[in-house]
Amino acid sequence: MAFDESGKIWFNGKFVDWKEANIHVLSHVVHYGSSVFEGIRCYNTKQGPAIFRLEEHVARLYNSAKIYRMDVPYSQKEFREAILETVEINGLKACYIRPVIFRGYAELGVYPLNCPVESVVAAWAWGKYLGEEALEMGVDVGVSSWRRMAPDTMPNMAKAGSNYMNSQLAKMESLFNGYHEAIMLDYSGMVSEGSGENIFLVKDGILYTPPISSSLLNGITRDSIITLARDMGLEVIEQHIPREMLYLAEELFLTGTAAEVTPIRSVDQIIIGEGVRGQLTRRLQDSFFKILEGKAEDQYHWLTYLD
Ligand code: PPE
Repeated sequence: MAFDESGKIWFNGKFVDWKEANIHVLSHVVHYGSSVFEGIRCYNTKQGPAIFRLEEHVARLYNSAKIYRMDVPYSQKEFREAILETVEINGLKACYIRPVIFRGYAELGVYPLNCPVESVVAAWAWGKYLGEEALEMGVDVGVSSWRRMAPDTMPNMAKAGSNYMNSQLAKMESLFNGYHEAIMLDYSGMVSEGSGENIFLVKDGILYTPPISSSLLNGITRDSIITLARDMGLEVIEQHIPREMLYLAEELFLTGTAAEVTPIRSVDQIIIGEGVRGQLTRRLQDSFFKILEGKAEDQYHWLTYLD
């Protein structure tokens, strides 16, 4: 059990005991994957617990719901309050927050609009996504034989539960092949993203990342890193990236709420750069974590303090 089950979960507007936060097996979401969700981190800064980019995460959640025609019966402000209260009521400091909006129990059949839209916020302590050493030592990744969804199949800009069936295939394959993570290509064969992270590379001192049109989730960490890099005077280019450009990169790293900024040390067993965390990766990690620890000024207003 990865959870401490003593906490409370916000479920359709009320806090319920962890073990009482249940749904019926005939809920629409169980059969057809009808959910959208977020992953958000709360950091225990020097000035107390603070949620990273709360407004942007809730906005993306509502955008995901919009794509699937889900009417959320709360305002974004109410949802932000629910998230803050969930962290507070559970006495958490540094934690991972998982809001989910899904189609509930009423009838089955693909047409979803007769099923109620239900909302949940849970939070728990979640450590390093790709292992304790990953942030320093880097991870080994393999390009997956599973592609990311083509743009006219599943919307990648929706952070929908069903998209993660595709991620699961890639993630399982990569672990069975001895890697820590999978990199997926898009429908045209260009680099897209990891199973749960965006990807960046450094070549000739320039930072590259695939564009939104490469079938990827518009990551909030991705946006944060682009902002920090430009502020450091780095050139950042969003462009289509062929697979071999990964092999020839000086540095490579993954970004995501769970993975934060994780260096990649090899791709398909080809060593990247020196095979260790690169200089720019380290500088970007430093400026990212300084803000999250409350050690640098929060000049972009990325933090929402609990109190
Ligand atoms: N792409 C995918 C497919 C993805 O799942 C994530 C987040 C990102 C990019 C980065 O997005 P952002 O968190 O806004 O920077 N993945 C979430 C879920 C991971 C999981 O295993 O569950 C996360 O990092 O919270």
